[in-house]
Amino acid sequence: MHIVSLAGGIGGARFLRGLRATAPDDQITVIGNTGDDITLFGLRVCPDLDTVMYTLGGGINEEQGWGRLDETHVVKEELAAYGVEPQWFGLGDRDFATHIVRSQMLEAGFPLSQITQALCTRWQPGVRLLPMTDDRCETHVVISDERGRRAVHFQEWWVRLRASVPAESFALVGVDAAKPAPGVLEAIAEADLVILPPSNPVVSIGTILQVPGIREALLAKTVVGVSPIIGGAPVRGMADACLTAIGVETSAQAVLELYGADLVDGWLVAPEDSGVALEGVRVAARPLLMTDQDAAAAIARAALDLAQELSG
Ligand code: FO1
Repeated sequence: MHIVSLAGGIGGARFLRGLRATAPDDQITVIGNTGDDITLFGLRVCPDLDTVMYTLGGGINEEQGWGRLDETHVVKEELAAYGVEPQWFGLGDRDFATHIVRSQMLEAGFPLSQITQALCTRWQPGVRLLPMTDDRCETHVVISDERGRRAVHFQEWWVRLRASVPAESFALVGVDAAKPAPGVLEAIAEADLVILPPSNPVVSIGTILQVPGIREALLAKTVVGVSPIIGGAPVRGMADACLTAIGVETSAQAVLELYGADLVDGWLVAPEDSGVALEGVRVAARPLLMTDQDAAAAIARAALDLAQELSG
């Protein structure tokens, strides 16, 4: 079977590890969020693509959920010794190699999709990892603080500010001119089913859905989503800060309505949210805490079962 899954960062990567475990013989194509991408010290960093690649390739720092295992930070310390900014983004020595390879391939004219494929040759994630687009489009956040109203890069809001300053709005800079990366629309067209993992519904899943053509292509498919909200609270990350910023309540019901019944055919919620309902959507309830890899596999299996019930 051919499964397509959209994915953001840490939660999405852990879910995908479970999906791969529960569907080892199926072909999985991951469409990764690139709205979090940032250029630092002249290097292009793709946090969500790297988190999926490292998590499924066995190189992830498991506790952090991002960055490499057995990491050191000598280069970061040396950059700080030169007073080079930013110092709030923790790039490790091993991780730098990924960004150097990616940046020199970008410089040589390779598209991000081919670069990602090349990096995955080393990591063998066991899924096909595609960026949502090869075009540059970054999530910026409008905030107001002592320096007035301004837009900051998502990573500055997420990492330096820890989302402590309310986001007034999000802007996906460049999205209007962005095209789905090669293979993205083909993978969706060929998919037997599509999964929306419990990634951030605004700045991860929502970002991918904004790339012109992707949401439209998904409307024709059986799509099952896994709620990123359990009992009114996000499982991890700061989905609540993002949902509030766009005027959406932090609930499994509100996220389902945000995605829309035209897009989502099945919605997996936690038992405490079993009251969730939306015309045209089949809702199923089961524990959704990805406490370990077995739990993630069980949740992924429940999502696949729901999708297969729906596709008949
Ligand atoms: N998250 C942090 O909270 N602090 C960091 O210093 C940090 C560095 C970092 C470096 C590389 C990378 O791939 C991810 C990194 N992240 C860090 C996580 C990142 O901000 C988020 O994972 C995504 O952008 C949102 O899912």
